[in-house]
Amino acid sequence: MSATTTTKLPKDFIWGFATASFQIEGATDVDGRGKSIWDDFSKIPGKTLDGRDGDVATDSYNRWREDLDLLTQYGVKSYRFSLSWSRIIPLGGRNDPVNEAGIKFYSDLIDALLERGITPFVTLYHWDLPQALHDRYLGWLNKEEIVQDYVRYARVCFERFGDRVKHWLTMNEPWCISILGYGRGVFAPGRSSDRLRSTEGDSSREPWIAGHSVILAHAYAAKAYREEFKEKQGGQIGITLNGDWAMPYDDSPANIEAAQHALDVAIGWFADPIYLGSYPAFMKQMLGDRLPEFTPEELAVVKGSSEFYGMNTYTTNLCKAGGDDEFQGHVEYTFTRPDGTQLGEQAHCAWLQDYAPGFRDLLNYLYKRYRKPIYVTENGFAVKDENTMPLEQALKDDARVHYYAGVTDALLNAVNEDGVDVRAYFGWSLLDNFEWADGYVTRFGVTYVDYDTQKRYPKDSGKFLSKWFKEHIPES
Ligand code: NCW
Repeated sequence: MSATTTTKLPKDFIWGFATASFQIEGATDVDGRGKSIWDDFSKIPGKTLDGRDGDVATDSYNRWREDLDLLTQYGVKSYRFSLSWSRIIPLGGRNDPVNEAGIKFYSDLIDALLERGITPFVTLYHWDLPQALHDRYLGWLNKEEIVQDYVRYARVCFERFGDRVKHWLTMNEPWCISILGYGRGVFAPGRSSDRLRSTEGDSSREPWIAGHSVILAHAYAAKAYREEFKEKQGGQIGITLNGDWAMPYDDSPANIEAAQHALDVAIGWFADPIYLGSYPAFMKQMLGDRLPEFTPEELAVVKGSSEFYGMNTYTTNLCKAGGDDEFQGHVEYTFTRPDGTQLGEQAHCAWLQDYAPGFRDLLNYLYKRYRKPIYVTENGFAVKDENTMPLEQALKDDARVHYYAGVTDALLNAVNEDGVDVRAYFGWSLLDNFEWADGYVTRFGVTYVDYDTQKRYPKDSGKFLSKWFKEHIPES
């Protein structure tokens, strides 16, 4: 850890924690909420690791004041959370009624945050599509319908919350929406041509169609915001993409190229059209006519549609050319270096190891390529076996503290030494919560949740981040 304590972040640097509606709220059938695609999907045997669903989650629909107490206790400046589309428009569509109880829930939450001096960062879509839209026209697979329905939903949110919300994120992690939901079939709606996962879908085409719709829905919602709300409300709008750093396995030209291909599919698929105006050449070459095309009018709306770069990142993958996995750009990922050593500490989930230098490299890559201010909207670690350890041990989450110590140091260096314009950092997550296909087995929280009692217990990592940001953001 090389940073000295005199090195600081800018005084208006924003930090906080992030959550998502379906992962924390529970209360899936109260106050007029419609079903989301995760409601039933999480109940299908085999879809979650522990066979548990999201009906209760961390019960934050009822306990949100307690969650805000935690935020205050950690001293955050901001809280990133998502709105449940099906609480706001239970049937989802552009002609369907708005549910005032859903509006009131989020309105009260926003007011309470502001009263505490905490700035809301609001994600409009974090994977919980209204079930009715899937039933009507297959959701993200139907570009014409979904774009109009999403834009209407976004407009309702701008109208009802935009007087108080100044930071909007249209979508969370389009790669996950498209690939995990319509390619691998491991996330709702579970479409994949792989018969082991689902008997529906065409994974050679559907993920790319879904991704295309997500980009357009984002872009047209951002257009509506800019044309109808921005001037009066004075906020910002952008998108959040997932993407881990890709490092060549060794210095062979094939593996150096493979690392770029991995970035092209994981990040460039969305970031290139949005910030640069076209899909990556490699994706066009890999997919041919299976990659949808934008019309010139659409492209004019897509290009420049995000005012900042929302970055969710967790790890670094060593990349080797080869394999037939298009979802990773025909690249094989490993954490084992050529000399047999591991890149870093293994997390509970297979896809994550602790490797902080990659965080700094990724910030530099994104800033150089896309030239936008960066908001780190998610970053975090799931400690191995935390779900089965005694509470006292789980609260001393040294591996997560190590992870956060590494990335905060990398953040400081990226800002101060490399000149990357990073403006915000959100740890994932405020609480342990419903970790999608992992059920409640994988815990990402800086706060432990005892799912029998719903009691919350701050972990050492939460205290670490709280102290670190206090020390590194000058008081204004
Ligand atoms: S699952 C996932 N996550 C976690 C989730 O809790 C959150 O809602 C998401 O925004 C933590 O952050 C995101 N990301 C999926 C990464 C999947 C990587 C799969 C790679 C397979 C090779």
